[in-house]
Amino acid sequence: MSTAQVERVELDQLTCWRIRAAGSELLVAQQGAQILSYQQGEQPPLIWLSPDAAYQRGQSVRGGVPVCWPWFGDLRRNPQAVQAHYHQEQAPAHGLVRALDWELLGIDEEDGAVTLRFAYDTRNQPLEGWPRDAGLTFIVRLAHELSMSLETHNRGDTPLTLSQALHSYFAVSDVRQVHVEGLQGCRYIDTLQDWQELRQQNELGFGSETDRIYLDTPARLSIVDPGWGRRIHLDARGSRSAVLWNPWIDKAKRLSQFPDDAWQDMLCIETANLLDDVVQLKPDERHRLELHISSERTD
Ligand code: TA6
Repeated sequence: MSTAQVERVELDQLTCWRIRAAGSELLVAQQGAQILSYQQGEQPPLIWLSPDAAYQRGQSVRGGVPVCWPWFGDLRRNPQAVQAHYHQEQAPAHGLVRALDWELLGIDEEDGAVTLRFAYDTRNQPLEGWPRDAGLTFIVRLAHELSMSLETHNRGDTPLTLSQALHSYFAVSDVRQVHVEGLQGCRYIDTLQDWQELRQQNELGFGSETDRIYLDTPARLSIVDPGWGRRIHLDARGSRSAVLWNPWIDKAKRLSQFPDDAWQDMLCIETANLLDDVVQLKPDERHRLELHISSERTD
C-alpha cells in the first residue's frame, strides 16, 4: 500500500511538486529543477526557504537548492577553460539553468520512497551564448532522507570543462551558534579577502560575512546546531570542493527575496566542482555530482 503522497501545486507563476514520503516532506519547483524545502517529521526544516521567496518565471527562488551550471558564481572568476565556452558579453551569476524550464521525465514511487527525474537537454533548449551539446539530468529521491544527483553528459565531439554547485541553503537555529565539522586542515579561498588562499585551522564558526571556497574537502561535512539539538550531515560524491556562505548583516540587506534578519536563520554549504576541481569531460563522457542529506539528534 502506497504511503507516499505526490501533489502538484501552483505557487504564483511556478509549477511545483509537494512530496510526502517516509515521514518527510519535500517541495520542488519544475523551473530550475529547484528543490525549495525539505523537512523531516516535526523537526524544523533542514533546507531553508526564504519567507520572502518569490515564485516568478525566469528568476531563481531564494533558498532551497539552486542548480549552478555550467559555471558557478562570477564566470570571470572561473578557469579560462570554463569561460571559453560562453560567448556573450554579460554572464549571469551561477550559470544558465537555475531559472529555466527543465523537463520532468517522471515521478516514481518504490518502497515508500519517491524519485523525481528532471532533464535539461541543450539540443531541445539551446543555451544562448553557450553552444555546447550537453545533456543534464537531475534525480531527487525522497525517503526519510534526501538524495540528489546531477549528471552531465558531454554529447559533443570536443572536450567540455564546467564548474557547478548544488547551492544548498540549510536552516539553522542561529548561525552564530552553529559550527561546521570536516573542514579542519582544508585549504580555502576567501573571496572576501582578495581571493587569497588560507588554511582552516579548526572547526568553522560564524561571526561575520563568510564566502569561502574550500578545496580538497572530505566526503562528509556536518552542521552542528546545538540550538535545535541536531547535526545535519552532507555526504557528497563526485565533488572535492564546497562553498561556505553566510551574508551576515550588511549583505543581507542587499539581497533580493531576503528579510534583513534572515542571515541568522540560514547557512549555505554548496557541494561543488570549482577551481582545481572543475569537471573535464571528453566526448561522450559523463560526470555525477551527488549529495545525500541526513540528520541526527544531539540532545
Ligand atoms: O555561493 C555564494 C554566492 O556566490 C554569494 O557570493 C552570493 O552571491 C550567493 O552566492 C547568492 O547568489 P545569488 O545570485 O543567488 O543572489
